[in-house]
Amino acid sequence: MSEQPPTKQRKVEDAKVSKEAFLAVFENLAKDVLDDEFVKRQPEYAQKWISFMQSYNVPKGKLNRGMAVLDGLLTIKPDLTEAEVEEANILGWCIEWLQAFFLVADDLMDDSVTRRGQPCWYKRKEVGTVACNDSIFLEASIYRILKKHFRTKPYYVQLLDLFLETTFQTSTGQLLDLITAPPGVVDLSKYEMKTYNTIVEFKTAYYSFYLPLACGMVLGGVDKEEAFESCKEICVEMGTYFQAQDDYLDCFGDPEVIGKIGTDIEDNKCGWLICKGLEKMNEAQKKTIQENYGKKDPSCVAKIKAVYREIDVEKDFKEYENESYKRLQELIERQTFVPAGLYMKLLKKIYKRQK
Ligand code: DMA
Ligand code: MG
Ligand code: MG
Ligand code: MG
Repeated sequence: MSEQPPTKQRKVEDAKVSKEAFLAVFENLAKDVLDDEFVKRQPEYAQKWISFMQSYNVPKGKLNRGMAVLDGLLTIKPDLTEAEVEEANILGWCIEWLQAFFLVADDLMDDSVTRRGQPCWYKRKEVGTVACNDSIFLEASIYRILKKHFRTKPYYVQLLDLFLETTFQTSTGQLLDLITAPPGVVDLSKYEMKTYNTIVEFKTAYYSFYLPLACGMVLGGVDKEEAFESCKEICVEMGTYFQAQDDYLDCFGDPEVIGKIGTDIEDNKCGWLICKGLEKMNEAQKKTIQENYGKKDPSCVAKIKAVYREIDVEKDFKEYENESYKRLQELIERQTFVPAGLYMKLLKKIYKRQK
């Protein structure tokens, strides 16, 4: 029989690799929300709505962001108590709640059809625009959970500020994403990498990368301002790469695998493919884009994709992917504030992802 590691160590190791352990924490937090004193005073049908709505929208993603808090914390502090593991996972779930709140609204605004292999929440016939309030409810739930579990901690205010600032940043990114692509107005001069980089820094990087790693750093006792600044710089780079992948998969990914049907072309989005593609299109190809981009008609969408294939923008994406990885590796190796593993674990998870 092989030798067993000491109990405490072993438990943490298990927690680290286990999506099941992480999901078990969701069940407790979902119950916390339902046990909230104000929720308890609602009629039973409202409580049922909340229960179904949060299990429909919060736990069904890849959980990369949520699980990154514990994963990250372990690189800073490998020897954790069970209470510390629990705290990391609770913060991880708060990030999944935050993501759910953004996605419920994002799907409504992007006119999307499916998400995580199921109909978008707003698409359900009993839901519709109630989804606006459900999104607000999901956001507000974050602060009930944080209050219940962290109100006595010395870093409570720091956590609140982190979640609030991240939400503010993300909402500016979403704003720019939406108003750069007004329905029915195709202005090719708007699709520039510079604008694109601002959109994705704000709409994706802070909440998807900086927030989970910063949560891990707070729990790990990192207190140098420069460490957080350096983390932000690396996360903006990683988040930009991640959103470029999202844009690539929106067009070329398999909806069965990514769990969602792409809408970027129909929505007139200032995405990676259009920005990169326009840099190398000839006048005839630009004309095709001008006439067919931002339209719901599947034959128009097919014409856009045909141009993307003609110019082989996929090849540019693959090159960008390799360059990004190299640049990130360099940035990560250059910093000395935290172990490189904090970033590398996450980078390895997303590099060349298919979903
Ligand atoms: C998503 O951008 C950003 C947020 C803040 C949800 P997106 O619309 O490209 O995401 P998706 O492709 O998942 O709808
Ligand atoms: Mg969307
Ligand atoms: Mg969107
Ligand atoms: Mg997308």
